[in-house]
Amino acid sequence: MSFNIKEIPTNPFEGQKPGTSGLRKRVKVFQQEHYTENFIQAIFDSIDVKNSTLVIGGDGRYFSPETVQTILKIGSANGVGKFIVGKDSILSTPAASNIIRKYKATGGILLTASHNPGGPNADFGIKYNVSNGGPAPENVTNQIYEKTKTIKSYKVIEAIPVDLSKIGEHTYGPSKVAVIDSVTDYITLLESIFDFPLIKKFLDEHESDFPVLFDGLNGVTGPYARALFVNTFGLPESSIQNCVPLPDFGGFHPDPNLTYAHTLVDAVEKNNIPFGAASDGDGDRNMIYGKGAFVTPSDSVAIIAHWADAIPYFKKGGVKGLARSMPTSKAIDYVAKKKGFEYFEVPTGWKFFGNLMDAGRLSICGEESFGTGSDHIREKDGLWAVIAWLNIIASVNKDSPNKLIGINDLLNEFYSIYGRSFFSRYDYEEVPSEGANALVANLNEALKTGSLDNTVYTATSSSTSFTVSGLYDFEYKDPIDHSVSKNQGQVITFTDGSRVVFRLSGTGSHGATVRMYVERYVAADAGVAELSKPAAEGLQSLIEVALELSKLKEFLGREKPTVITVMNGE
Ligand code: VG1
Ligand code: CO
Repeated sequence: MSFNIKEIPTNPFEGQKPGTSGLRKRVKVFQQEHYTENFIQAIFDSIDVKNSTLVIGGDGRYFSPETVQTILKIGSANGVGKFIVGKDSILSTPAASNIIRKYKATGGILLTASHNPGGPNADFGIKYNVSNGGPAPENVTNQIYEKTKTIKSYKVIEAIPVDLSKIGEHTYGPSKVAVIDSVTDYITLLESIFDFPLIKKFLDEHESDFPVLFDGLNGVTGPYARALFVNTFGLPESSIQNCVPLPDFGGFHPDPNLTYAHTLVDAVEKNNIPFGAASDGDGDRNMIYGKGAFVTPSDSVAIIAHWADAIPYFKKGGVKGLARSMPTSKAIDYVAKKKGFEYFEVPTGWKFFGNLMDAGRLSICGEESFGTGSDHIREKDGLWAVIAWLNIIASVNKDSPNKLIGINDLLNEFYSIYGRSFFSRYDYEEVPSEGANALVANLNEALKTGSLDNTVYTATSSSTSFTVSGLYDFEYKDPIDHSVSKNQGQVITFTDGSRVVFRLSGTGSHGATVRMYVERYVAADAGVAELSKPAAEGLQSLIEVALELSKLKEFLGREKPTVITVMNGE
């Protein structure tokens, strides 16, 4: 059979450079004639596409169905042998990572801008994942970017669009398209990792004193959460909310933090729910939040690592190593040191964990940005983290028949063993690029001249002083492939072990976003009163000092951050 392949002339677009996690722009930008096509052709120009198997998934946001058809047309014309597509173009990011690995695909294209809002006036995104199921490493994304700069044409096949609502195998020009159920394989995966019967038994027995609430924020996790909480664990409908994926997320900003996940926070507070959780648009982030109990992501991954033995996957396979992204608090480092695990500090972005996992040196890792996961796949995994917490709580309570142990009990016990890393992040979104660059340049100057070294800063509100012990620009050499990633954030350390980090975001769809991360460690012997302070109190002085020494307000012309992660409501 012959198929009609057309070559369409085009011109390069500027700025098709994948960021921390794929190319993210306004929908309107992707809708320009040839824009999406160019980027997709550039992906196929950068991989070995002949007879490949390609997974297509995403969070179902606005412009996804059209883009799946575009990928099919261009992919088939470029020689893709088989496409595996989630029904209705839906596969959460962790589910897609699993599908790539399970069906030994060449790679996958994920249509998502993650936690960024969706809809005709909001964001869209395209991300390429490689055969290990993880985001493409920098050498691949750089190559894709280079191709976008010189592209002259793209190829399409003329074929009838595939009905993505019908599960089954379709013939599509010279290729095959398998439309698969989006949920089943993922639930099977989690079932092989966790002790489902134990969790179910615990939730059954504590129906009245340990109700659970999961909020999908109208993102992609809805159907997965329903399959788990309602169908598997037998919880009532009221245990899930906002669990139907909507193309515009119902107008929500699908980011699970205390500011944006207010539907969860409100319901937890109002109904005294001891265990609540939420996920982001594409299902890879998570927030654990119960009545009067908030777990920072940095603590969350450390606590999961501490309790790893309660999870069958780690009990059987062991813990090979731990890791965190650089700005994430050092809580997990203390667990690694105590338990004798190898541990790593990598740049921001999940792609940096993949090589360590593939080499068998990393089992559990996380980022302060509500990302937690393990080597069961190569993406962070929102529901995995939520079920990990439930598994741990169920297991701990098995040995405590008379007192229900909840989130705060686990936090306090953890602090009493390892000490506590007070942590917060301030985001200054959509600031002028000149101001953001000037802030960075000023710190670089201080780095060169040593002008900040040993300087003492005193917070006006408390008279607490901090002495600068060092300033460096974080650079990472991958221990496996030895590739070097430079300029990954500026770190200022203080003599008491506190730390402030400045970084420019790589996921915004336009303008610059500056992130300021602050961390202050209080040792375990400081006593309960000190360790259980609200984070806002524990960090107040350091934040004042960080703003002063960076001259942030001057450079950015902003009095207040757009989002304070962690501290609101605490
Ligand atoms: C942010 C987070 C980072 C995370 C990335 C992708 O990146 O800080 O930790 O890996 O988003 O997460 P940046 O460059 O804006 O700081 V997701 O859920 O948007 O895929
Ligand atoms: Co995400």
